[in-house]
Amino acid sequence: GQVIRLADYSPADFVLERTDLTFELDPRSTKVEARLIFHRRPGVAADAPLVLDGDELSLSGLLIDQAEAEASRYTVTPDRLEIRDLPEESPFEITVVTIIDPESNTQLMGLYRTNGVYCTQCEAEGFRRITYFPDRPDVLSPFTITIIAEKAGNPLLLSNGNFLGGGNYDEGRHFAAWFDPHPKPSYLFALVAGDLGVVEDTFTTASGNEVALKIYVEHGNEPRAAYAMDALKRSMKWDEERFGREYDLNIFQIVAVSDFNMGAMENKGLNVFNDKYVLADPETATDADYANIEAIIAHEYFHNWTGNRITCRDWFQLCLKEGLTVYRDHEFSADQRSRAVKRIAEVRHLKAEQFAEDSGPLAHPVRPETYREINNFYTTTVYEKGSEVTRMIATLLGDDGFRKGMDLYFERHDGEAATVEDFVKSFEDATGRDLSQFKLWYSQAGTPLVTVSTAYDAAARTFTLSLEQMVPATPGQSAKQPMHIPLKFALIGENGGEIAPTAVSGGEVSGDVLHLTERSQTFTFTEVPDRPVLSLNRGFSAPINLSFDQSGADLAHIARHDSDLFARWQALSDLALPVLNKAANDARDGKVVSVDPALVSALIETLANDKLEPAFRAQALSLASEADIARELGGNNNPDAIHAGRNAVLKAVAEKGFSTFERLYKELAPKGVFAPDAAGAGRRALRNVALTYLAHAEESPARAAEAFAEADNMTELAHALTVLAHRFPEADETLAALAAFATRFDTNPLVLDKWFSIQATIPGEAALARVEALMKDPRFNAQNPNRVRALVGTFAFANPTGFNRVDGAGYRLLADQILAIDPRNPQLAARLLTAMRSWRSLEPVRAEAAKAALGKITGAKQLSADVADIVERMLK
Ligand code: HT7
Ligand code: ZN
Repeated sequence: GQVIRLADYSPADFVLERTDLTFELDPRSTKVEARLIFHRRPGVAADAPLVLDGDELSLSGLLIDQAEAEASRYTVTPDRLEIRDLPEESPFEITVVTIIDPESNTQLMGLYRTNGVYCTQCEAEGFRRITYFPDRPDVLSPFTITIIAEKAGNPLLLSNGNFLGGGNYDEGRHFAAWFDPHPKPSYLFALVAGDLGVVEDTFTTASGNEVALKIYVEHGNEPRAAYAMDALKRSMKWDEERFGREYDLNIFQIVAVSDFNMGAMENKGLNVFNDKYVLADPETATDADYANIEAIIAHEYFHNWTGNRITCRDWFQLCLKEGLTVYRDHEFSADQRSRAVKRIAEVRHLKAEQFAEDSGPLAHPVRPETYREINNFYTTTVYEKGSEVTRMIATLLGDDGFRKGMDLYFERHDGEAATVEDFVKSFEDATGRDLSQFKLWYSQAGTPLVTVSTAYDAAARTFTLSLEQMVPATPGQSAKQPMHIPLKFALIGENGGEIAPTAVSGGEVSGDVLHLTERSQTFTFTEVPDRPVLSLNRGFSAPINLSFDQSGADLAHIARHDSDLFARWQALSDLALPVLNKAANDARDGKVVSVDPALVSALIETLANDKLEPAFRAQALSLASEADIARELGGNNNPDAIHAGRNAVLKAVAEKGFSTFERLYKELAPKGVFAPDAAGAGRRALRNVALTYLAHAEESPARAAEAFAEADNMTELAHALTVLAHRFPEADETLAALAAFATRFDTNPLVLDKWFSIQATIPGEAALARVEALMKDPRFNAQNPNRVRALVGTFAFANPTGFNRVDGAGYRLLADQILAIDPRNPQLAARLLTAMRSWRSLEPVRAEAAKAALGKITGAKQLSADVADIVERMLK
């Protein structure tokens, strides 16, 4: 594929006024007739041709103003239709007829079939697999859709917008028509047809409009859609209250399908979801599943304003809708659950995924400036770092300023395709704050490193804080400018209270936010009565790495006293990190691993503190993952040593805290009816953590086996199975539990995905053979993306010792899978490949083996643009 550049943007020559589509559905041969009304944009040359995008299409008819086009007036290939000698009269009408084959569409882009249901996925460039069209996000029009299909098997005929009507068409066929009055780009088009069950409800908007809500699932699964419906209604209400945004059609529909490349898609009025993010009940869904469903339902719904009503001018602006909408769904979840615990989980995820991406060969700015394959830019940088950039704007402007800026953005750009500049300008104009330096967050890749030193002068009663920022080089960007970094902070006194300094010099400090804008900057606080302990980057106000040689005593002070719970968690994890790093190095060097007793006591003190909510304590006791430790160590990583070192720390904490873990394990046993709420989830999370530690202190699987036998909800059942499989992989109890689980959930593929994932993450060399055997299991289905991600994806992304076998067999397995999947589903293949994005941080033997596997992929004859783009960047 060729390189597309942001700098080359120019608007389309032709304005699309209306789009009318008629589908005659047939599994192997669907006829699509597109009637498009265009006019020439003023100033465009009279002889400029109309160029439409296609992808693997064949044209079966072309009319210009309803007359068949002569062959001399157009040129057509599978990916392009150029029409010349256009009518001088403006507007004019182009009718394009194509015949497509949904059944053989295994890429899951465009119109495809999943379990007998017709379904579409058009973002980013799937619409051009349906018909020739100006398939770019800045070409918007109202759509009228007519769907004709056999009645048998297709009682439902759905599309975007409001239902116009339907009825019998001809012998055995019926039709339905839909109209979406809100101009939209083609990537938001959707069509679904088939036979599904439905859950219905209504929502009345703040202005009194009644909206019909429908969630479609496979027959029999209706009861499992109740939680999604509840989450949808809460999302609709929240967007009205928090952002003043109401829904704008008389119907909102969600369809759950089992073959889907990502989580879900925000098509206007007709969201399509991976069924994993709709279906839940206590028997089959974990608390994490419930939280994901709530977040993704909200995310797609919030796109109605941030993405649909205001869309993106071009795909470089993807963060405009994705970063902002992630920020909105994060805030929603924080309001529905515990804000601090939600923030801790977000930051853990950000560091594990985005910081990893940002420090490797796939690093790119939140708004990239070039791409070869847009599908590869639906990244954690665009989404999660994009959300953090939005959060920083809110931090800089305060809640009121942020809301004013959002209101102005909606007011100015409703119905338009906007840019990051438009977005930032709305905040500048609404508040008067200059965000020109801040905008570097969109263009500079890499995680800034801020180095901190402090000094207290008791005689002068001054506290000085020196900060220095450095943004590391990333692919294509060697020199960087200093960024505007908003750092929330507090000075904590000896008694644990906050010290309010009287004056500060050296830079802007507004309220609890310190603005680091220079490469290096020293802030001096005066009238500080005692030596304070600095709590910096509270709430993770900026997505940065801190290098701050803070003493263990100061960290323990923050962990004990900070009024910001997030900062307490951060301090504990800062206390643990050097211990985990040293443990890994000791294990690598064959030394006995020693564990700092101060860390052990701080953790157990937190564990035993019943004043702290259980969910927080669960987070505090969940040590950094092996991948986190590898990232902190920075290079020359040996996953076996990291695993051994981390386990030694777990064991030390487990032994010292045994009685507390046991007490909590007993006290937190479920009482009463299961509820998927935050409080219940918190108790289950802490109980699960206790079980993990107890298993590390004990040599018998009995306790975990009993937990497995007694569990009355999936959160505890799956965790007990994980503990059995990971800690006692060969025990009879484990084999029996694995077999019982598979039998019990034999007919539920989404639950079997957990069974695949748990086994794919059993640490150690033997994982490879297990994964290979599971790929041959009749319950596995290599054609289904969820199955592939659960088994192969989880092995590569989440089993550091098993995947990074020193003989390279893990990498070879992944390479072979990628080459097998690529011809069928390039998006899935390319995403799996990113599991190797940190290969250069491995010790030399493993790095060499990883490179050889990547070489095997580059050497393959026919690579998709998706995989070719990723593998080439990884090897550069
Ligand atoms: N906007 C969507 C992103 C998307 C996608 C979804 C499903 C399949 C392919 C896709 N390509 C891009 C999802 C979202 O962020 O809400
Ligand atoms: Zn999104």
